Amino acid sequence: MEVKYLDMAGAAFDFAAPPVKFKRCDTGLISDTFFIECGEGRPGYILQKINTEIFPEPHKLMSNIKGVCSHIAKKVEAAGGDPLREVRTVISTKDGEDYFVDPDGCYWRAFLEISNVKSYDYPETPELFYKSAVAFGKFARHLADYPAETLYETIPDFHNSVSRMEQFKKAVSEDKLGRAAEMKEEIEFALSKEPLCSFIQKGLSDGRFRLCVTHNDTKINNVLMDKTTGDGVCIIDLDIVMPGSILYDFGDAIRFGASTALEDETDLSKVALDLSMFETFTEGFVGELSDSITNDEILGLPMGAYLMTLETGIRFLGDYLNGDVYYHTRYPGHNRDRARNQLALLHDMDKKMEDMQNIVKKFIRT
Ligand code: GN1
Ligand code: MG
Repeated sequence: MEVKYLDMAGAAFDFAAPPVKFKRCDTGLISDTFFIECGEGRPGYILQKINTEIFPEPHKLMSNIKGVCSHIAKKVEAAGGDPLREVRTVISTKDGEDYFVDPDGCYWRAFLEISNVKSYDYPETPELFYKSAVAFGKFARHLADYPAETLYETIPDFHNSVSRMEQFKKAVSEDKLGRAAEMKEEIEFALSKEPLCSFIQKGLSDGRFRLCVTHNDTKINNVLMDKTTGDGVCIIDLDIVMPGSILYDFGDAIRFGASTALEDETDLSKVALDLSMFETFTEGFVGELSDSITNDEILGLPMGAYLMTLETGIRFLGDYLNGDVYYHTRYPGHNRDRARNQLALLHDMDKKMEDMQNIVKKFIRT
């Protein structure tokens, strides 16, 4: 699909030289992303058209990203690392702005590209998953002293499962396209989980869980890994960095990476929770967080995984019922298939909750 004003946006930013090549990246479900080359020996860049349907206030999003990235950059520097590599660098426009607004009013932003890295759409090996856990753990540790309450909520209540359930119920009752009948069984199953939805919100309000800076989209493809060493280098996709609970970041990584199948696999017999991958991730994440996670939070991690899976399931299903208005889809029924997949994973987690609890107990500090 042709993207309007791509060349104009490319020319607006303060790159080392004018762009000579644009390459589209198709993995994101939300934004339009392009890799930009500016010629031999020059750095590459990432150019993104911000989805303002989903992020109606781009300046808030950019302010969060800049605040968080400069905080991490200081930590990286103090540890003798390379901030141009280990954290996203925002590139300003030639006018010194954080974003460019095209004649249609669409917002664009740019980042420095990081070389010799690779991202994976799926954790092909336990080692890879472990390394992603360390990278997300490090991200949270670097931000553990960041004043989370100063960040904007770019999408309010993003991982508030109670409000996600409310939105889902609304989609079911409106049933705009008459798709609910076909999904009756899935809808009933999801609705039966409503009483569990308040688990994290309760912990946050009674102080058992800390309010901290969370990434909120911890799929493995949001970690750039060094092509040579395989280690996690940089965490990307910072649009929904917001105040939240560490259980969100653990949970979302598990629902994606510890599943035995991709999130849109249609053969549901292939979808299950891999307990050994669950343990691998827990070890990497909790180990790296060190004092930046409490025992109450460690004990809550299995519910984090459970609720992020339920939430993703009802978001996909709700979007299917609403007529596929939120997520990019590749074919009609893609959201339906994703929803069935996530709910199949939830079914399996129901059977494995005790195993997950026994695993996290191994990481409790005495
Ligand atoms: C969206 O666009 P992407 O893949 O980074 C979504 C996440 C979902 C994910 C499901 C802002 O992320 O919350 O978990 O799809 N991001 C937003 O794959 O809604
Ligand atoms: Mg994302």
